[in-house]
Amino acid sequence: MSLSTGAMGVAVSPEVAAALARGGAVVALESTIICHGMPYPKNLQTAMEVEAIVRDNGAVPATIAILDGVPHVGLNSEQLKSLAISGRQFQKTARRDIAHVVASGGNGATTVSATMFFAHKASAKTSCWSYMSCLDLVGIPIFVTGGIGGVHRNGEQTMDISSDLTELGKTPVTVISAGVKSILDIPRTLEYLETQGVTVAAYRTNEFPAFFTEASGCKVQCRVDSPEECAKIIYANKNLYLGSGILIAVPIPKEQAASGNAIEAAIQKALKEAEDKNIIGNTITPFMLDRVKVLTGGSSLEANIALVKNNALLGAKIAVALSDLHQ
Ligand code: PSU
Ligand code: MN
Repeated sequence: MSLSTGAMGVAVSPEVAAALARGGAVVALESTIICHGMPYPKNLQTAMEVEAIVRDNGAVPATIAILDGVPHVGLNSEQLKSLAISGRQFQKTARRDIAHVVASGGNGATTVSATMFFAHKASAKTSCWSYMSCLDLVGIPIFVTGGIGGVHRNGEQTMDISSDLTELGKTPVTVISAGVKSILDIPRTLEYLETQGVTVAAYRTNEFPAFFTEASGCKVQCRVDSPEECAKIIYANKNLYLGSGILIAVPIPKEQAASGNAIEAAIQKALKEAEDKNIIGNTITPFMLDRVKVLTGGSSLEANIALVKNNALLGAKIAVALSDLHQ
């Protein structure tokens, strides 16, 4: 069946649609990290390696982006390449931006909130959401990324709170990340997630990780130690129709962990620069990521790549364990 629904349709790649239809393991991946989080060609190399890790561990990768106004779930290698080369020409697309990017036929790099939305929608039992229109698709419950957005420092004044957190509150997708960066206010981010009813689990640790470093000083209530244990929580969340998302926070591998002090110094400097330049709104996160990368002499980029791959490995294993529970 062709994608005849125009701007209302979502193009699910044949490989992803087939995997969903047989209840196989699928892992959703975001595109803002490719277009706005890393420079070309490292972004393409990383995106391809992440997809390969997912495949090698028994799951099908589904990178999500909006191409010429059509949301795509699962990209082929040409699409992935053109996305990586285009970089910032793809509009950073959070939930609030989706309708506009689609209506104007634009290209959008989806953030965590928009990626969760499409990962979940690809599962809808409607006749117009995908090429596999007649099948009762079971959706993409697992989504791997590096770091999610959160409550910004001084967020109690600016009210700059990422829509990633509200999306987690209302969309039943499990996000695997290395926690949140300390460019954000981590304690308030966790408070906000609690308010939103989001299950936050830390993988093989009792502490919420801070992206570049293993620990943030914030304890979590839920510790998980295996992919199977994660899958059981996701399964329970689904069967109870809780409707909310789950955040599984995985510490960066020890060998790659950066010095907390060096990162904090870079963050303080970058925050000051952002204030001086009056950078606010959705440009603050890319600005901070870029400045921290430069100020740490590029070491933050290498750490970022390593942790995304580590998350992809665990995400694929959780997707397989979850698919086994459903069999
Ligand atoms: N944090 C990172 N890397 C990223 C992002 C956040 O360490 O690439 C991206 C993700 O796409 C996330 C988005 O969903 O930034 C959050 O942006 P904002 O803070 O504007 O909500
Ligand atoms: Mn924001």
